Amino acid sequence: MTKLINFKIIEGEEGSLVALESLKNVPFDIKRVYYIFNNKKNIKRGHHAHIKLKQLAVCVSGSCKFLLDYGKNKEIVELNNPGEGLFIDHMIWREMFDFSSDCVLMVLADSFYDEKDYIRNYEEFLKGVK
Ligand code: T46
Repeated sequence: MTKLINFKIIEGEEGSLVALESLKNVPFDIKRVYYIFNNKKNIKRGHHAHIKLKQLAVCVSGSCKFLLDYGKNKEIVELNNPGEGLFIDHMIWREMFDFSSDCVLMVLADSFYDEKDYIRNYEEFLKGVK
């Protein structure tokens, strides 16, 4: 399951601010934050699913697209707004592409980095999702 979450944007005279808080507007306890930027032209990233990990992706600058593959069906979601986040549950194959040159994709995760949680083989993902 994936879900787009709209955040409250606090608009001030100086500019705008969004606050992300565990178990409030982020639907899990945040254990890790990483961000992806400086992507080369026309590259694709991702190509994996997670066994347990839940994440929330926010494009804090620029834009990019996610291909989300649920095993039976797929969809493409564009992120281009720092006021919204894409929640991605476990066992969803994802590919990220069409990064704008100014794209900074921030991801919040409910666990520390663990390569053993990755499924990087698509056939294995399809077996696991059934
Ligand atoms: C995901 C999508 C949205 C670390 O050392 N620590 C970390 O926390 C992460 C996320 C990665 N790494 C290392 C592992 C690789 O050697 O950084 C390198 C690049 O990682 P990866 O190829 O997995 O990056 P993406 O962009 O394909 O995927 C990342 C996340 O790994 C993944 O969980 O859902 O962003």
